[in-house]
Amino acid sequence: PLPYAYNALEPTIDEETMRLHHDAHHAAYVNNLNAAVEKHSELFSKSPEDLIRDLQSLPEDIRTVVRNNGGGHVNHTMFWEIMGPNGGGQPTGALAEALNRTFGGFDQFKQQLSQAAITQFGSGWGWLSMRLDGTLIVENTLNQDSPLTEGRYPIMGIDVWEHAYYLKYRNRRPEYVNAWWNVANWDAIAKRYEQARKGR
Ligand code: MN3
Repeated sequence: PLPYAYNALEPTIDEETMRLHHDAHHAAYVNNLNAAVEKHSELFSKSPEDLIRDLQSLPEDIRTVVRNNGGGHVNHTMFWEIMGPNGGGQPTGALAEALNRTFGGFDQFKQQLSQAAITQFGSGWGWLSMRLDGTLIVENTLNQDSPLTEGRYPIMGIDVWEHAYYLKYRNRRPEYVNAWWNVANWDAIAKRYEQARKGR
């Protein structure tokens, strides 16, 4: 279940988009991932994150399905978590300091991540990720590819598939991305940053 009501992110993200996005798109990724893994009981003990961290170790017949649908599940689980009805504003504490250090300030960081999301050609995501050495990077990925597969940890990501915004924003992706910051849940994002630092 979503951690809040379907209409909780209005007016930034409309209720109908949330229902379709969570109940149809995310659910399909979960069902497809389960169906793929069902044939390989040796994978039952692995978490979805483990599966997409090491795609090369997967049986070849399900590798692409897990890449797309395992990525889809992990990416969306994060996406619901890092948004919230009382979102917006700016991070504080260690995350804010790291953003200042890396990008020169919150506004510069916001600008870079927005650009990465807006300019992703076709379907994909814009990310703030942590490298293995603990430093931060803004990047984007195609389709449901995850920074986890590249050995990085996704601190936050903006979904720029058309299903994330087309009902309300139509083809105006920049408008959606600029509005998205109003629902950013900085407590949840800071928690992911702390977990990533501890698990480095
Ligand atoms: Mn999506």
